[in-house]
Amino acid sequence: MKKKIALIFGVTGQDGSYLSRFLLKKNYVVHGVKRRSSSLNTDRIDDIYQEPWIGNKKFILHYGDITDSNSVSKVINEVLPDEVYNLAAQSHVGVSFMIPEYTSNSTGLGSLRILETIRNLKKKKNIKYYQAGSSELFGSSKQKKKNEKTIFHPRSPYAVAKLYSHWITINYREAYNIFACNGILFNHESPKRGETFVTKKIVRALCRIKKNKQKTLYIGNLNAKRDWGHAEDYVEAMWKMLQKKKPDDYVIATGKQYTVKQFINITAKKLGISLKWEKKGKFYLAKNKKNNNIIVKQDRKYFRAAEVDDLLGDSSKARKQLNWRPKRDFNKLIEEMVVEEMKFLN
Ligand code: NAP
Ligand code: G4F
Repeated sequence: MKKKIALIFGVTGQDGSYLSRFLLKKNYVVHGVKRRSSSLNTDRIDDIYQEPWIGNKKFILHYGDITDSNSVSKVINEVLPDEVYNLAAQSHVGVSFMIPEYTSNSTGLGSLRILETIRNLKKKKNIKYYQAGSSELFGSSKQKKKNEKTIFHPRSPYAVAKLYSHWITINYREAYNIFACNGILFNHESPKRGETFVTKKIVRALCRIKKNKQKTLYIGNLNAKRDWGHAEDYVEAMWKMLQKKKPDDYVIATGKQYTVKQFINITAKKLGISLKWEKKGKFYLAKNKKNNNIIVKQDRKYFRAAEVDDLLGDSSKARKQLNWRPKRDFNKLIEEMVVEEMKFLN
């Protein structure tokens, strides 16, 4: 049987690296688009990549950029995949307040460039499209458990750009009959998570503090609540959406939420550090009970111009229609992140 071909934009990111592995196990030929950078950006996929002259024809990389229509069109027309996964984005919410125009161009218009290419293929093919949507779309929506019917209220340039991508995906599905799905994914983490997202930042800092390589973790809003899952579980949901008979949109979440402060407390406990929280002026700090050293300190720098306080997902539609459910819980996720970080430090 002919092997299926997948093309992943954002292959070098956390999800791109897990999705590549997942699809290779499913016997796909996987093509990935990486952008040119002055330092290497392929750490997360180096172990599955081999130069083509060595013989690996199952995982192939191409240069490209979703802000560059020509490169997007060229790679899709050349590869002619069965499935395209658009995971490429300026994906940091906090940073999107600093580079809103670039965020809109990549996180917003990137999807349009891919969809336009699929619509205008030189050689006709029914390519299926996955759009990496986000629970950030819900923003300050008051509904406690968010599902596919919850009203959106984006709170950052990132979320507004994702809102454009969400609707342009639906529009191309309705207008041109393209098999296009939005995954509305709640936060998902892993040892491969980018260093400036809060979970990885906390795990890395507390492990380094444990090893006497760092003194303090500087942090922003401790009260934000997130529904945190594991990236490896979530990439399976992306694939499942594209295997359905009809394209649709799905919320992917664990249905449990924790605060940033709880994430810090549990991680510290796993490392045998006992914390004592105090308020100093407007901000909180936490001391190591053992020696009174200040380990965690709030810093104005890490607060956002507009915050999303409360994210909790209801993924019953995906559980029923895709037969998807998360395999790892919150504790397992932190455990794995701590173990991998300690290995890295050792
Ligand atoms: P990530 O680790 O930040 O990866 C983003 C990927 O996009 C990287 O491969 C990055 O390349 C690439 N990229 C950025 N700008 C690009 C451009 N102009 N052209 C081509 N590629 C570009 O993000 P992630 O956590 O894997 O998330 C994957 C997708 O899901 C993103 O769209 C994100 O917004 C969305 N999402 C993530 C979560 C989550 O909790 N992780 C939840 C909901 C939605 P470099 O490696 O060169 O930077
Ligand atoms: O880890 P975060 O930066 O993730 P955020 O903003 O929820 O966005 C992530 O999840 C979205 C899905 O909901 C994705 F679409 C998006 O691409 C990304 O993957 O921050 C989580 C919370 C926020 O409330 C933030 O204000 O942690 C709070 N926080 C507190 N101190 C901090 C920090 N966040 C970061 N990054 N760094 C801090 O020092």
